Amino acid sequence: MNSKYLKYSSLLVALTGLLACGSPQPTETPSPAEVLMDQLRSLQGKALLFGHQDDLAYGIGWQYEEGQSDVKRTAGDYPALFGWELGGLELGRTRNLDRVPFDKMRSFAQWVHAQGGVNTFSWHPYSPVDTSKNAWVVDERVVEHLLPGGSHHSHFLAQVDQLAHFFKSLTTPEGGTLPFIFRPWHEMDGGWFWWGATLTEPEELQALFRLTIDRLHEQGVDNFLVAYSPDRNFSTEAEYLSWYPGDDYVDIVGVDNYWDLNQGAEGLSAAIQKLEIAVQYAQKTDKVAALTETGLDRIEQADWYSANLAGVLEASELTRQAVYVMVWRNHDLSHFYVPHPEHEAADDFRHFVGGERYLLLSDWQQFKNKN
Ligand code: BMA
Repeated sequence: MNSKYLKYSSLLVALTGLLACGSPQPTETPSPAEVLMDQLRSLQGKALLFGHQDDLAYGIGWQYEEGQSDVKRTAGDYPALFGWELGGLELGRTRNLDRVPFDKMRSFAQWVHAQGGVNTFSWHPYSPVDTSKNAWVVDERVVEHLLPGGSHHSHFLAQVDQLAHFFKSLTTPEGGTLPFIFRPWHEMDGGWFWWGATLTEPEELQALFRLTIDRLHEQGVDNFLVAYSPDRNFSTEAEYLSWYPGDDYVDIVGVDNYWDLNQGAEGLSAAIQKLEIAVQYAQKTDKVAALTETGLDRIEQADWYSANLAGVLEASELTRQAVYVMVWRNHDLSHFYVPHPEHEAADDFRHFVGGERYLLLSDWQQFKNKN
């Protein structure tokens, strides 16, 4: 949406000029994605959305129970931001790689939108070169084959078209489609995905990123914001931007960071520094910054939320500009990031999300009414 958003902003500038000359009021209404971007901007320095992956689909000890959410069970309300995963959709599957049916995902996303929440989609695609290999198989170069001229270019485009088809089905009762955040090719600076640093040159990843977004636009999907989310493998802005597809392609500059938040004081200062780099870049380019993925699996440190996570997010004037934070999914008692109500970290979690600056769903509804 980025180029359109710029168009909207420059239109406003032009119209402001016209208004100064006594000309008529602007009539162009912003698109839902532009509205979402403005809402995210309004959070900067004031508050941030708390997000959880797969929150409505399943949690610890339950699956697909209407109205359920582990965030709600423990803290009394739903998150304000909801993460969903598309891996498997590119193969035409009816369920994603974590067995979430895409039909249910669509209904969840529609419910979230109707409640005023925000949906964000990640994508861990299987290798288009060998679909028996999931995102974590890193035994051959893949990305070069997906680019124009590559052996699997048209196959890859057809896969992106499957995503486009799904995105276009995210309709609203008003007859449009709901706005969302798309966060493709995340953690590319790590070595654990086939599109990652060990098998891919930065220029190839940038080209793949642009190709993906351009193809969605060509397929008529333009009601979305794009998030760029490297992992923690940078310590300067230049390094942060090594994989960056360009300002025209990105709305949200993010960081995925689990590791630094779980390595004592030194790790925390590294996490702070990295988030500050993203925020400074967002400020220069009129984008917003977010901690797009983080967490401590099984939360074996009872004060992790208030000590480590808030320790990073509240560290400085810069880190306080981040507009959302999302923790990963609650699969079961062996893999979860939000504590269940009896967990030893539950009180601390309630205290954290109960803080003034941390918005759950109804806090976010109220925030929008006031701002
Ligand atoms: C990982 C783990 C996996 C999951 C994948 C995609 O971090 O949670 O179990 O399949 O994300 O959601």
